[in-house]
Amino acid sequence: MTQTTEQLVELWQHMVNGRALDRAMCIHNPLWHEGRGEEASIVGAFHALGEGDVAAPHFRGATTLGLMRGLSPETVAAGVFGKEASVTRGAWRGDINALPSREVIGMFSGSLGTTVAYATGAAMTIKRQGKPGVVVSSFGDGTSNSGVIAESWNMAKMLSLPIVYICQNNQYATSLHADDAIAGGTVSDRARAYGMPTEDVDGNDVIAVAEAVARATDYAREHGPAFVQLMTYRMGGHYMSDPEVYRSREEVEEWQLKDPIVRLEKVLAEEHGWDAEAGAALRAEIEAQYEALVIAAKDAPAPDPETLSASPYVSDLAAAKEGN
Ligand SMILES: Cc1ncc(C[n+]2csc(CCOP(=O)(O)OP(=O)(O)O)c2C)c(N)n1
Repeated sequence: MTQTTEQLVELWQHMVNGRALDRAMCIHNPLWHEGRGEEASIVGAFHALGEGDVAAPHFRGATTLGLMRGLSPETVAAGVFGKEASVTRGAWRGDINALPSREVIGMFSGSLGTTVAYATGAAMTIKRQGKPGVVVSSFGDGTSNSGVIAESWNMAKMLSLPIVYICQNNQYATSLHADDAIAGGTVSDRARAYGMPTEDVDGNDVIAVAEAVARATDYAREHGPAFVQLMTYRMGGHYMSDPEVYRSREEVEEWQLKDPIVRLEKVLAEEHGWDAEAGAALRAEIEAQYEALVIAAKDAPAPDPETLSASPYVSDLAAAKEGN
């Protein structure tokens, strides 16, 4: 599958937007879990989805998906800080995604792996309703050890559900390296044991990721679950206050040289007449704009307690009941 210049610039734009929001959060939110270095995995994973398809992202980088699905950065930032201007008007912790009506399953719980079960349920619904959609469900290497993944994969395979499971393998679960935590070979070996076709992909190459996930979604729509492992790295700590004593500076620096945004810029410059100077200026402009809006979201007043007690999903629920 050959990507046009326009499509590659779109991928670049999504990665740059995602990083700009991340960067501003890192400066203004000491609890932020950044996705720097993993943009190609995040953007590539969800780029192949169309109308009627459902995205259930890993928590790291979920804000990038919100932006990709058309939320304004102001709305996403308000969600992170729990403010009135967010999708749930400040009511939902971790409100960093679009509403279900935009076909995104957000982080309903801080318990890792639960989103994968919701995603599997969404795939079952799609199948039972005879709709053409597919679900893409991503999670980290650490999360791959949670029991709900095994249950979800088993059910998805037995029922031939239209779902692609993606392991966004950044090699660490907080401070624990994947080599010290994952038994039975790689996460792909485990997926193969469930009878899923699998692909291991360089997760810092957004073009390779987008193409592999497109192949997997094509398969899943017709035949049932597929699995893709994206090998990547988080350039920052687990979260902003991580002392990072579990890895060497050299290791981090080595991966900084594999920056997925710079990598795509190289392809654009060498093969698509990309104006590097204009690109750098645009990146700086977006970073400044995003930092200003993150500060504004942080400084906005807390929501009215009256608003907080009203369920933001009441209207969605009523609409869902009518439609189904
Ligand atoms: C069920 C469960 N166990 C443990 C935790 C604590 N915890 C939060 S983030 C994290 C690491 C997750 O690693 P991974 O899935 O690889 O995602 P990453 O943070 O590397 O993106 C852990 C263990 C949790 N939130 N939920």
